[in-house]
Amino acid sequence: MVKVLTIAGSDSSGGAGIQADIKTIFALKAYPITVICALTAQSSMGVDSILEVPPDFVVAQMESVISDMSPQAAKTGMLLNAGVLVAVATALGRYRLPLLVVDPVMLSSTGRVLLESDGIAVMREQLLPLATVVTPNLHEAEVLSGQEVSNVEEMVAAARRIKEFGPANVIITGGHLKDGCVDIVYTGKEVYQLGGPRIESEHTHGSGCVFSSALAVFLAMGNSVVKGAEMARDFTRRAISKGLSVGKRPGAVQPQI
Ligand code: PXL
Repeated sequence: MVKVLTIAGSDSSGGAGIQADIKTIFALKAYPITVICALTAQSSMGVDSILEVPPDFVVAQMESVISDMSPQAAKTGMLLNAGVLVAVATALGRYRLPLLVVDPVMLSSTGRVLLESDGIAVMREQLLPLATVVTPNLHEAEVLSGQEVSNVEEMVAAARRIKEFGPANVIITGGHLKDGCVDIVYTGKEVYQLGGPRIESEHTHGSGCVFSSALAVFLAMGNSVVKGAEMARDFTRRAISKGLSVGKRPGAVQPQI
């Protein structure tokens, strides 16, 4: 069975973070392994508070599972700050898993900071060089590239800039574009555009987490980055179309086949 490690934060509301990753990996018939880097106390109303897991204990979790279980792929999500990020990047550099998807989570859907500003440079310099794929959304692509990213042309330019930090591939997800929703896949040689009509739903909490963990599964199952991106995109679109309200404010995507 394909085993996929998620290194991310817990979302107590169950819609994003580690919980979204577990549901996605399980729905795709792979085995989820989890390393928790931070806890959030949150609901559909927003993030109330955040607790850091001490970096040494993040590494302890990684050491426990990686050498014993040998996951074929890993993904990273919410890493909170430079201390956790350095610890995760150093351990990943030591273990060198075959496939690594970096979802450079920076903000919650309600705008709460999930990666403190001291983490951005470490993300660029220590984690991106290890990535098979990095999957920023428009805002994360702006922060990583230092350029404005609000249309497809600017997405392509930002993908080329982000590639210079060392990831093998860059996928910029365009769910927040004003017209349509185009994802850009840049392999270092070719640029692919995956387009399609927007799915009208307000229940989109967790969509980035679902996309990056589905991509990790599809890569671990032997698909190319472009094919894996298409499959993860289809899976995420289905999860958005099945999204539902689970609290007082807009709800979460439902990862399922
Ligand atoms: O969707 C990004 C995200 C990732 N990880 C955790 C989150 C969120 C958004 O709220 O809470 C733990």
